[in-house]
Amino acid sequence: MADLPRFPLLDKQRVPHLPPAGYYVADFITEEEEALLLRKIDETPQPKWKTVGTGRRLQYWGGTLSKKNVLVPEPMPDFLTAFPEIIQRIDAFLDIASDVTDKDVQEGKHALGINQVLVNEYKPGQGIAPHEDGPAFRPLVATLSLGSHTVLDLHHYVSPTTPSPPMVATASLDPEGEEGGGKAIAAVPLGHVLLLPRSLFVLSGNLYQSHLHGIAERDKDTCVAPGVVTEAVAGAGGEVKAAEVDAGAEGLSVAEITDADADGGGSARPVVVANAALLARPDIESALANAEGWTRERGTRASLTFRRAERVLKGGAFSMIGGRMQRA
Ligand SMILES: O=C(O)CCC(=O)C(=O)O
Repeated sequence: MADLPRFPLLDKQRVPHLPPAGYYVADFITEEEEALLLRKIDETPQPKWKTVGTGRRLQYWGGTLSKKNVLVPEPMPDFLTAFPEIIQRIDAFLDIASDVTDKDVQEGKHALGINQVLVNEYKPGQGIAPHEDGPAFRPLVATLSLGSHTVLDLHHYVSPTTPSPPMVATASLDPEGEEGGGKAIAAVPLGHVLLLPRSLFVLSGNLYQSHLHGIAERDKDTCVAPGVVTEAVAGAGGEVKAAEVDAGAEGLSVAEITDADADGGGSARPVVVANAALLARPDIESALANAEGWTRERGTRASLTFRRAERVLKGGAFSMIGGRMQRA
């Protein structure tokens, strides 16, 4: 499939105020499925875990990339393929929502075609540095959130010679989000997405290829909807006019759609969450519409990131059939 799929059936889930395209799907799984996945992740034997950064733990399923960015495949565990059959469900969901043809799907050409799943576990106060997942993967990833909310920050690159950008930081280009890649990024994120438990966030196209994503190391978040002016936002970032914020992504400047919180850390200064209208939680949506916003301590959160490595090592003990690992 040369072109990236589009998702006409997900138009209503497309997150506004962001470059194309992020999609937020509330309640993708049930509470029972969430509990089961969390238990299985927790029960995973110690050797499968890797600890990075400030103690964040992660697991790779489906294999890891070689130095040449080729996936060295390994079997997926039952809890991702059988009960719940979450990999098949996400692939089928993206196939149905996209413009890939039935013929493509019958030939095993899925919109995504998941062959790797990355599990991240964040304790309160832990995050992941801004990073790109990189060109080894199809520029379409889906992340399922479990256990707690978090706020995903989207960042953009700036030229180091840009006159007085808000601040610059070093981008990470490493999939584990820990090693510096040396490119300058704007320290104030381009936008934020509130990820509630059981939601699926799909990151695609330009938002995947030309931007970075990360999670600030906070133990508490305060969020407001676009257009809500709070003292903290207006005070530190300058006057934010609701009418301008509501104008839509393309017409907005960075200062207009983001928070004033360039310092990260444990503060709970409000961030403007671009997906405020997509949460399917009237209680949270109404709190977001107030100047005080919606404040929540972070709990332990696990995320499952489903992606497709484009190049897979062939001819090993296992072969890829229909995007899934099966014994050869
Ligand atoms: O936990 C998340 O939502 C993001 C994970 C992530 O960025 C990654 O694994 O590359």
